[in-house]
Amino acid sequence: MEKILVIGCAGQIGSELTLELRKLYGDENVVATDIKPASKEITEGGPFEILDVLDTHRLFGTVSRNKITQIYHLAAILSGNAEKKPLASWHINMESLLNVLEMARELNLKRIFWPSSIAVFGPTTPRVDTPQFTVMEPNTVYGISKLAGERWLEYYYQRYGVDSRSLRYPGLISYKTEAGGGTTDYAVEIFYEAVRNGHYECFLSENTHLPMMFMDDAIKATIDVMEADASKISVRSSYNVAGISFSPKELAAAIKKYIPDFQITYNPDFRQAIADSWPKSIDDSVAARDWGLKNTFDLKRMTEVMLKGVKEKFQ
Ligand code: NAD
Ligand code: AKB
Repeated sequence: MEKILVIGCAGQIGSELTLELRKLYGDENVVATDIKPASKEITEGGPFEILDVLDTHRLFGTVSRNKITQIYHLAAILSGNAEKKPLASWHINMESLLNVLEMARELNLKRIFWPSSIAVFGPTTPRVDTPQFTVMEPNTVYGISKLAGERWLEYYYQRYGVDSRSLRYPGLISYKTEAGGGTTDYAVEIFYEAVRNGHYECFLSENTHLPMMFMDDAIKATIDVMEADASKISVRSSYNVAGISFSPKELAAAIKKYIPDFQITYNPDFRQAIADSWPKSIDDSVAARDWGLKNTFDLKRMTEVMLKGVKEKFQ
């Protein structure tokens, strides 16, 4: 019987992944935690605790009291917010991962999931169809913390046998919970503003292509990599996952097909430099070969589902 701990359950990914894990493993077997309150669906649908992942003592207590076998560690400070507080963000992103890895080693946990990001790549990385193994010289504090995190995952696997699984998520698109302070957030905000105001001022320039993925595909990939037989996992740092690549201009054109009066203007801010240092598209053939990664949402389908979901929220 698996007992799962989700850290960061109130965030963009956690708010959906927790519910999916509860469907799979049973409500009582998925303990949801965050430093802040979560949605009613999560707090009333199964066990929920307020937990600061940096509090090693309480984390240890929660893991042992609940006889946890797997951890999904989602707490982090994302790229845009991290640039505002570099040292504090480094501390949260790194200490939290080391706490979880130590817990997994000491308590002999079966498996942990920790997401990396396309932010591990930098301006010297080939930007089109970025390969799984390539130059990695990130120049954001978030990217540096994700690259260091990947190295720690591999180290704990090789040195102590800790079985961790990881995906380099691209920008994730969803309507259930707001995005958490990243550079790709424009691709979520644009749908809210299109539905509410018919206008969006984008903080990236019109031709900035970035890799993105719809949340349903990201959650499926997350569960699939966690459930894959260990013999299929050849990458012990983190797997490239691609999704779809588009620019703000292309996304605006896709939205205009459903909201013809929608207008977009551009006012790039500090996040433009971050976006310019990241890949435009990703080669995820290693994940496809190893454990069958598949993307099912294209731009059209994603736009339809996002507009429907956002409209329903405002009804
Ligand atoms: P988010 O900011 O929406 O959620 C993070 C959650 O962690 C929040 O609910 C926050 O309250 C919680 N948290 C922060 N500090 C904490 C602490 N000390 N203790 C406990 N909880 C704490 O982020 P997200 O978009 O859901 O991302 C989750 C993970 O996925 C992060 O590691 C992020 O880097 C990674 N990721 C996300 C994306 C994306 O587009 N959303 C892309 C690549 C990687
Ligand atoms: C961000 O923009 O910071 C995240 C990410 C790609 O890691 N969405």
